[in-house]
Amino acid sequence: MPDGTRIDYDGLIPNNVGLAGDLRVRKALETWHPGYIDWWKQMGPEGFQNSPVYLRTAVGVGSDNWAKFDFVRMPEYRWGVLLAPAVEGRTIPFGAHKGEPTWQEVPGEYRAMLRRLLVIQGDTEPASVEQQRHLGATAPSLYDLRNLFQVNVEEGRHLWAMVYLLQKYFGRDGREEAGELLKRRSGDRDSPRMLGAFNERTPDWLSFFMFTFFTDRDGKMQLASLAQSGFDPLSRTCRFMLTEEAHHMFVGETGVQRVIQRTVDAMRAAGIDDPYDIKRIRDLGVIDLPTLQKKANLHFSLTLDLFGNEISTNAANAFNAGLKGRYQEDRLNDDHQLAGATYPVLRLKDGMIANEHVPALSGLNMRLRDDYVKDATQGMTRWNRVLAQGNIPFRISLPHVAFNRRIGEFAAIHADTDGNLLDVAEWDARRGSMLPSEDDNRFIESLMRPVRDPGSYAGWIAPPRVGVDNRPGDFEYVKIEH
Ligand code: BYC
Repeated sequence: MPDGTRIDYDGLIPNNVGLAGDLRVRKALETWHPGYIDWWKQMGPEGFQNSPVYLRTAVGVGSDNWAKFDFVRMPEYRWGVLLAPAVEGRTIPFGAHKGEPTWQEVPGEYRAMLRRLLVIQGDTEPASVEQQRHLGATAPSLYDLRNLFQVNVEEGRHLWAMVYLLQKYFGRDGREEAGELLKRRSGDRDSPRMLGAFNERTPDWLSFFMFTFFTDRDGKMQLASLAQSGFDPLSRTCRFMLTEEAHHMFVGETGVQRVIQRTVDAMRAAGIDDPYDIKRIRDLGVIDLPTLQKKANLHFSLTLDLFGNEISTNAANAFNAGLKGRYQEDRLNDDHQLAGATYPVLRLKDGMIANEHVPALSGLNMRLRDDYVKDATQGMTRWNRVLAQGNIPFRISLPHVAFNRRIGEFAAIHADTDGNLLDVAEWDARRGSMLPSEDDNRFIESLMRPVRDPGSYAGWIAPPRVGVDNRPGDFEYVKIEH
């Protein structure tokens, strides 16, 4: 038996799940491996596949010293199957089976539901790599280029995590789903990725930072809910994925923060106090704050769609079944079954947006979304601190949840960023002041020029405070091979 903390690096697939002694699953994964590498080469980062990149690789699954840093060519990255250590005596924390021992095998009656959750989660991981594949060409520094690739290889590993669960616990169905995960393509008309936000473009680096801040944070919330699962292998898988995920949000949060810092510094140096003096600010070669706000509006609203409908029987069923819990379920103080409980959900009623108390089980998607909004708001206060310190009269804020939605009740209406309902003509007239316009996108694109000298940064973004793994400022994070 594997001891659960040591990673076996001897075989093709690093793992701490005892693959060496599990011939059936090892064979299934080794058969899937070439298709994965083909997908990576075809749909992973464009260019740079032969360049050594200073990447971290997991070498343990505990909370300390779990990763090592070294130069690796991306196709040679050791994508592995890693589960957090088992918690002895763990019981199902919520739902109808609360208090029973956790499952080590899939309970037959929940097979279809569990498979769907794994496939949806799995589908997002390669999708994000596909969305980001063109960004290497315009990276603002080698530091940022390396961070992009770190995020990409780890999303690849997260695909492995879900594929392992499918292959190990779902037999032939699982093998078929694993194959399909390599076939769908982000943005493809005939065979798109499953969730809307993962078919959008990530055309520039500001989008990348916003995506890792907003959309990876949905990943954190969904993984945290699945980490509570009564299906113990899923819980352990997601717990370890969350360790890696934290860095992705760091990349997003500090990325946007550095953009804001650079804009503030440039405005101060030029003696510009008015954040709406857009032409003069853009002439300095930095991104004006109203445009940055519009990008945040876009990425926040796209990400809210990932939480599903306001009222969801799928979510209620997954909770009752003990498969998907609430955020930090184990820290909550209630019956963990939500018998008779209600939850306030913003709904559309008689042409107005108002709170309605619904059965808490049906409102679970919104509860998770509310937790998400709190988490995102905290991250944003650090952006706003930069603005306060620079004495700039502007604050980044989150738009209303009814703004620019395609899933749920608000998909049927138009609302402004404060949640006021708009008719079509008003929406058309004001859209460009709330979402990036073509002109905004063209301006941002004009700034996207690669900077590849070690220690140098594009003029629209400030350098980071510290290097990766405490490396010095001029460290060559990617050794570009031509
Ligand atoms: N797009 O009952 P409802 C990440 C469908 S991100 C298209 O409200 P439910 C990452 C829904 O499938 C985290 N369709 O749905 C981040 C359902 O269809 P069926 C990804 C949608 O199930 C960055 C119907 O509408 N993980 O990891 O309660 C980089 C009724 O809806 C959408 C997960 O999401 C949509 N947005 O909620 C890399 C966790 N929304 O079944 C990675 C797993 C709903 O009736 N997924 N529909 O035909 C889930 O927990 C849930 O399925 C969802 C949806 C939260 C996604």
